[in-house]
Amino acid sequence: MYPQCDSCSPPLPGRLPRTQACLTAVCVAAAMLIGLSAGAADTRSRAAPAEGAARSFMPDAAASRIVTVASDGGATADIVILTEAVAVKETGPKETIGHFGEVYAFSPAFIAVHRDQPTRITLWNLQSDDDHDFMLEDRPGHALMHLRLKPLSKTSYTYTFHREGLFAFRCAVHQPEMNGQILVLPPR
Ligand SMILES: [Cu+2]
Repeated sequence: MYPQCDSCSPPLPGRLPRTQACLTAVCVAAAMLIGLSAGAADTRSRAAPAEGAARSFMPDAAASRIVTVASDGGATADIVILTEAVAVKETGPKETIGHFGEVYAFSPAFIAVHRDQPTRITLWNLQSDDDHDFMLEDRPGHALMHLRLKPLSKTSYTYTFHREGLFAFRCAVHQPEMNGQILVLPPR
């Protein structure tokens, strides 16, 4: 598909000079990345991003039929979710971190809300030097929204679920361990 240079495979007649071929391949790859980014901005409900990705988006029109997310107003229930450091470099244990890396968890990791009840969920990032995020899924690998949780911050929105059932939430930075579930119960 792309012009190849001599570093990619043995020389062949008619092959582009090495520098030109590499630059061409880089430009094509960059153009593809830019195109993908532009497309992603228009398609806010999509497959989960790769681990550690920092994209943020709110529910689009289709996702808003499942959950409405507002920055203010009308909440009649209130839930705080913390980012808990389970094993981190500052406090150890060193053997655990050596084996697992730094380990974080949402606390609580399981919450229940009622359908059609506006519920304020506030996420506290308790860490001063670690990013977390909040990716809400309606099915595995399909994110309805994705929030970045900056270090030492509180991120608060009012969520109104319109569909009952079990929803997963994850921190994409700390997979596979930093996950939770929201159970949406029938209306009160
Ligand atoms: Cu995290």
